[in-house]
Amino acid sequence: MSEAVEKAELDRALALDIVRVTEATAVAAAQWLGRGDEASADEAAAAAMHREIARLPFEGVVVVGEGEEGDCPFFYMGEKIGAGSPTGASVDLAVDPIEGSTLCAKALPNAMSVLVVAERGSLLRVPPIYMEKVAVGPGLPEGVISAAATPTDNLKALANAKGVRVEDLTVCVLDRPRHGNLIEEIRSAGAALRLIGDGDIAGVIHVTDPVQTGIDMYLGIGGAAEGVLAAAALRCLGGQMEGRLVALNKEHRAWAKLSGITDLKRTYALEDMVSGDLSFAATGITDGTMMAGVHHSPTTITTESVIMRSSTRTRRWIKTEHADPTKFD
Ligand code: VTB
Repeated sequence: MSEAVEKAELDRALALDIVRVTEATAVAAAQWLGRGDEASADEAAAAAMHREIARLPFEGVVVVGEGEEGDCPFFYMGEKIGAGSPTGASVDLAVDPIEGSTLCAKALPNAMSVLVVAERGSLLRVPPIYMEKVAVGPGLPEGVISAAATPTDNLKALANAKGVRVEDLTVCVLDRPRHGNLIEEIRSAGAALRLIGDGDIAGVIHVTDPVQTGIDMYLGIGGAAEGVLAAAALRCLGGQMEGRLVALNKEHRAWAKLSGITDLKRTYALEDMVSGDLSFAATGITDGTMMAGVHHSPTTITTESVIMRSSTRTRRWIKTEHADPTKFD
């Protein structure tokens, strides 16, 4: 078998392995559902994800993780995890054991566990700071939105490209005090707003199917890690996104420096954030727009996941019944 064929085969087989990881993570997180204890939920989910990734046949390098070495028990940047492979396959890992810890702690919709496995060197390494994001779905002229443009101009450009009025558009934004001016500007421009409490990966993904979700554009400042993970989803689903890293305080600036980021004004196009082949897996922790959460019956636990591959643009939904919640085989 040629090296390229071998790699493609490995990627295909891995897709299911990756889902097993997010399934186990979601089930671990769900034990803390609605308990108001984000830290314990995070820890249980990260431990489960770490344990399951350690079994996979590659050498994974954490590129988007939870912090620097010594600062977090799992998934420090640069950490190597995986069982290794005879072919020496090495991959980039971007992890978010619980996207929306608060949602999980409060048992609110749209919490999920997310894992991206990508070609080595193809994911932007981001520190745990923020990112200003703008995203729209597929089928629009290239460059219709820009992180450098004002929200009003982005909305006008999108309305123009879609042949509708700005008033017909809905923008998804994280409901945060820092977005006061942004929210005011979007309202003055005439667009509607969907304000979400957490979960901006799902927020960005929503723009890829405006008919179903009712969301035409994602705007605002959320986690930088979530930015790269959302970009990975858009690489599989189509759509456009740009991001700019944002350091809100001294600590963030120190993080940025430590990660070798010298230009905080730089705009990252989607291709700068994710440049190679990747698989994106997510399993619902709580019920959400994309999939159901973890559900318990007296004898089984049911999970719902999505796995997407950028090379083929396939999107699979996998519903799994786990007879033994301690085994994810
Ligand atoms: C967002 C949201 C995440 O962090 O990225 C947000 O999508 C940004 O941070 O689910 P703040 O909460 O500080 O605004 C999360 O809420 C995850 O922590």
